[in-house]
Amino acid sequence: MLFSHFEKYFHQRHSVSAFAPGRVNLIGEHTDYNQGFVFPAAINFGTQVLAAPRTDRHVNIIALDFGGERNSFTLTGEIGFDENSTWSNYVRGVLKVLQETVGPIEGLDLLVSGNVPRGAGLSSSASFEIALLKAVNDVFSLGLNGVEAARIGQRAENEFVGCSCGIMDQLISANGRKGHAMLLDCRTLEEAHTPISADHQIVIINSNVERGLVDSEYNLRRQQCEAAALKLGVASLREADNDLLQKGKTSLTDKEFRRARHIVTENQRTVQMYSALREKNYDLVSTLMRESHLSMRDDFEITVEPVDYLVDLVHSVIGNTGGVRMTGGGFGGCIVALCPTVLVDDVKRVVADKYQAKTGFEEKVYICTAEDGAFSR
Ligand code: GAF
Repeated sequence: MLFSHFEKYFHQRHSVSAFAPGRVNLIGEHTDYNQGFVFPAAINFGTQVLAAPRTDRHVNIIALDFGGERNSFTLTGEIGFDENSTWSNYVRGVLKVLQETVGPIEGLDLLVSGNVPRGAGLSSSASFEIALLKAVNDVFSLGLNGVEAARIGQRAENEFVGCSCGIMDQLISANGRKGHAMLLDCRTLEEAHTPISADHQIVIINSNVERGLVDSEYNLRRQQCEAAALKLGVASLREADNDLLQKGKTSLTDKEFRRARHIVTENQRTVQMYSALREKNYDLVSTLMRESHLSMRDDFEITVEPVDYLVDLVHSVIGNTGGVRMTGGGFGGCIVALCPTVLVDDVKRVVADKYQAKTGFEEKVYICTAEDGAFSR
């Protein structure tokens, strides 16, 4: 179907088909841009890009999920931001940074289609960037690896799209491993993959709360973390620990102190979570994910009431046999549970009975598996 669309629109066959997954973060939130630890998995939702080369240095894109909208630009001269076509700026930004990195490339016809729920905190944009980079990499045999692709995607977001994100989403979309979660040290980019055992299921529930102000609040959190690091005399909050926080408390505003405390404790929890999952210590998994959620709610202030309620509902079913917390940048979006497989139906039933009745929002449940990244296949 997708293949015939390509031929119909571009009058040539695609030469490459690339797919990159979205992601769910099990723990380690807002720690990536503080050079800390994150623990995501790539998931069975993603973006597909079909591509074929052109010889005129033009780029034509058709986005099937945006009603077949088209966008075109040229690779000669400065690539501009398109105020009227938000989605096209991901392509523009990625190809701009790609050319700065590897040199000029030829033109492209591109067809894009994906099924990552947008605005839900499951990294639809990173999956788009990485699928695009994988497609362009394969069309022109550029020889990029997953880390190089992730850096280009992150730079495109930071410098072109205007989101000061860290590297987690792009890196897991590129380098995820089937059946595994990845502990990533965002300072060294060292990866450690650990299996998610079959007796637990990754259950993602979309609160369907619209994520208002997400970019401005996200960038503000980053500024607050950087201000706190500066006052504590460290290059990043990764360098801070509980002692330094207490000693430096009086130099920080109350908000800066709580933001920094979230990062310091979240890094500790994330490293512990890796061992807890390896050892199948679900009692500890439960505690760590609970503490992470409370820290996001009270110290980092990125949760909203319906999301807190959803987390509490799931917690009331799985107790200490699994873990549950909000996932992603925050201000709405999804929660993630590592749920004993035998309790998945109970979780669905309790949430269906109570969530919408209390909040007015209708939830959506995604039963997920951990998948390979675009560059690890
Ligand atoms: C968003 C960002 F893109 C990531 O880099 C990360 O900071 C995350 O929010 C929060 O952990 O997905």
